[in-house]
Amino acid sequence: MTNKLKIGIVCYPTYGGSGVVATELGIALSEKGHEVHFISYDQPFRLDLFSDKIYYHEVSVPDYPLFEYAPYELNLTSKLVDVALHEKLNILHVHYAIPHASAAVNAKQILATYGINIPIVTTLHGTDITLLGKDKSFKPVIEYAINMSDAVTAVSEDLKKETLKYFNIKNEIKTISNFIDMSLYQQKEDVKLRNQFAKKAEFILTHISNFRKVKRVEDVINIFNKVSEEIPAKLLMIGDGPERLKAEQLCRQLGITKKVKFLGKLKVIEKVLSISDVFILPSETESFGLVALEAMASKTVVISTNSGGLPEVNIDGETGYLSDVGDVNKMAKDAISLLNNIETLNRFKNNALAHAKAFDYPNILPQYEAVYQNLVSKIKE
Ligand code: GMT
Repeated sequence: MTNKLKIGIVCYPTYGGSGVVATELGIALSEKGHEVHFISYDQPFRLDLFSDKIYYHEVSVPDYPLFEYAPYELNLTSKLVDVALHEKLNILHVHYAIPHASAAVNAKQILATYGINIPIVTTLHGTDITLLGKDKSFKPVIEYAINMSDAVTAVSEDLKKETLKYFNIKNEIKTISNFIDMSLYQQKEDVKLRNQFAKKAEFILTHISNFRKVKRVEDVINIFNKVSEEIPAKLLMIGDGPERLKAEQLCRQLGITKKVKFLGKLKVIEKVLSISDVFILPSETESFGLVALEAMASKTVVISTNSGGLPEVNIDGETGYLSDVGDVNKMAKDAISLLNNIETLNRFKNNALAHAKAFDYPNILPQYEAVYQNLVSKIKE
């Protein structure tokens, strides 16, 4: 595509998959010459670039004594109208349905009163559908916002299926898989770094998440506990969130605090993953599991549940193993069998890397560009 576009990207700025995908998509688009305007309530956590093609617009919600609940969606809507008008955006791409898609639909209607027609692309990421979407108090708004978007994408086939199952969707939903920038992943172990965390004979297991209930972090600890009874190993827990304390308490109860390190939030997860042998993701639900893909790009095998879109990422018996949610025994058994057989472990590590390469961003980015181009060309007709 040769047409350079001005693209508004709305996302959550926090430590979470949808924000990471949105930020990396924006950066990749800017590198292809598009002008990208990020709109969020805080600087997206992976947005640390200085470029004439990247702009960040902060949405602030003024304090007002009358507001028991601050109307963030209205401030976001006003900001979208303002940025679209003054930066002359060609397209708005919103990540996560709540409240971004409905704010964008509203902004589109306001912009129409100025004689401006701006197409909206909504990308569904997971919990906006699988958790919040199923909450009856949100359902009508989500359904409306999806149906009123000009294009809708989902990050996995499974999420598309779930969306069509739970909502009355009249729009087509296109699956565009999540992606990674393979050049960030070196697959080369930093021996000095590894030695800081584990002895030579010990394996390193890792978990990275926002420690919400859906991640089942206590399962991570229970799996590791069983593994470490049979195999010398250390566990690195990266991230933070509401379930962290429970996971720490469980480690104390099990007497494994010396083997488990809670490192908190980290920006450079590639470094941690490069020294990891096994990545554990026992989520209750996961529309895609971007972090599993990041682990695989670092040549790390994945022990995960089979929920949601995970089987599209982690191929059972090739790049790792899948288990039913909560089946801690099987997940531990699978990890032990891999760590007991170096030849198989290395084969799985190579498979993981090969599969991750299919999700490198040059393979995925053109799919988003085609969606934008199609919508923009319809407006020009
Ligand atoms: O996984 C999270 O807790 C964060 C959440 C988000 O929306 O930020 O992630 C969702 O979107 C990611 C990017 O598309 C997916 O890789 C995750 O699987 C999905 N999380 C869930 O479905 C639980």
